[in-house]
Amino acid sequence: MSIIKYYYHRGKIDDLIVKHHQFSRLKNAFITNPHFKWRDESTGYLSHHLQVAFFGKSGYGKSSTVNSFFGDSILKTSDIEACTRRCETLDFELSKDCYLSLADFPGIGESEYRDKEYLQMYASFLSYSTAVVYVLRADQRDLTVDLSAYSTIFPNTEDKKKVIFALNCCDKIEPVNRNCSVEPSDEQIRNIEIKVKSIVDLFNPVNPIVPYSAATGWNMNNLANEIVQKISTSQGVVLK
Ligand SMILES: Nc1nc2c(ncn2[C@@H]2O[C@H](COP(=O)(O)OP(=O)(O)OP(=O)(O)O)[C@@H](O)[C@H]2O)c(=O)[nH]1
Ligand SMILES: [Mg+2]
Repeated sequence: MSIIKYYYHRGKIDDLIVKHHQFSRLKNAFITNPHFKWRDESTGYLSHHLQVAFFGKSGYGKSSTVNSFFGDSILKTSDIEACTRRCETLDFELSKDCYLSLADFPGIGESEYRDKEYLQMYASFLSYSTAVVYVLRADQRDLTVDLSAYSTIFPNTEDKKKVIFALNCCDKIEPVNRNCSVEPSDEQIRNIEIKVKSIVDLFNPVNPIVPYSAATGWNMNNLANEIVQKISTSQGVVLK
């Protein structure tokens, strides 16, 4: 089966390092894993991708997170309606024909019909991904869809090892700070810790959960660090 992703941007890894120095560890990376090979349908160009997939519910900020890493609103986002409809990537060259690929996906939870299609899409991209950032929201409580999706998409431990739970919208956790400060208040930090613990109890994740805010940029460096850490332990990836 051929799977298709749409290139939105192709640049250099330095474009990401400017904001998040953690990505510099990937510079000059060399990829030997055959699963990470991609062919451009229109040009025939063959390249290797360290793909980081962004999964999760619609409206939880997957596209906003990729935009925040990039430092510009390149991917479409929406306050109101489900937005992303296909796999769209931003690729950053690491070495000759090797790229870090931030792959944004459509969100689940919109309708049963769409979920079926999107969960299949997630599953088919999984083996081509070095890491999966599964986005949750700090200001939401209903995790039913996420629990069901987690067990469907990642049936075994090897798959679960790829997943980094990323708790977005920490700026919106109560008591909301009206001063528009980037740093959460002490009370918010306490509530974020409680929220993180509840997610650990429910999902029993392999990797640490990263709370952050794509809107303010708070703790995005930590998310970058976890992504790079995950990639560095991936089979068939040599960091120099
Ligand atoms: N306050 C706040 N709002 C955020 C944050 N991240 C995203 N948003 C908002 O949440 C809404 C949805 O964000 P998107 O990035 O479009 O969400 P998505 O997960 O890509 O949604 P789909 O493409 O439908 O799957 C937008 O209005 C964003 O501005 C955040 O950290 N804090
Ligand atoms: Mg989106």
